[in-house]
Amino acid sequence: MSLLPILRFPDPRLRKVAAPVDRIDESIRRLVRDMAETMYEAPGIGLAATQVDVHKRVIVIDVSETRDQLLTLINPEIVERDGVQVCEEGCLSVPGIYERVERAERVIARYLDPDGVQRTVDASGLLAVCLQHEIDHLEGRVFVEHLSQLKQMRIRNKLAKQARITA
Ligand code: GNR
Ligand code: NI
Repeated sequence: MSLLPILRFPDPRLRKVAAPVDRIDESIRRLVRDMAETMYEAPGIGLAATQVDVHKRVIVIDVSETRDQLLTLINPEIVERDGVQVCEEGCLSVPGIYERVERAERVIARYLDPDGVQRTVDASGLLAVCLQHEIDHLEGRVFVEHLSQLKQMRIRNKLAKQARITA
């Protein structure tokens, strides 16, 4: 297993649209294992392949307190959405920034599990937020793009300043 480097906003590679997985082979299974290890180590509650510069439709999620409920979703698609919720979101690609984002309260998603079995998940609350956040990444969208232009500019400035301090 290996830890994968995570792209940082505003890296233009975060804007790429991920391609569907056509065959779940050993390379996809290795990607899933490495993404899970990277998510748990970060630590985060989700990770999209886009964030590790692999532009395929693969996400891992674990919103459990116990960190032992890994969900792997390949080619996920939201087929139903309902209601509205606002959650304070963060992102491993936008470190140190937390902002309130409006999302659907409940979503039903269809996906393939790592064995290629078609499944559905009926999610609300944090899991629904996380699913929408991760599927956004696969579409090349980062959560800050849901915010006002002014907030986006402030976030860019703050991250640029942080990068200068770290460099
Ligand atoms: O770890 C994460 N926490 C989080 C909190 C609120 C809403 C969404 C998230 S996802 C984020 C990990 C991440 O960046 N996934 O893409
Ligand atoms: Ni994210």
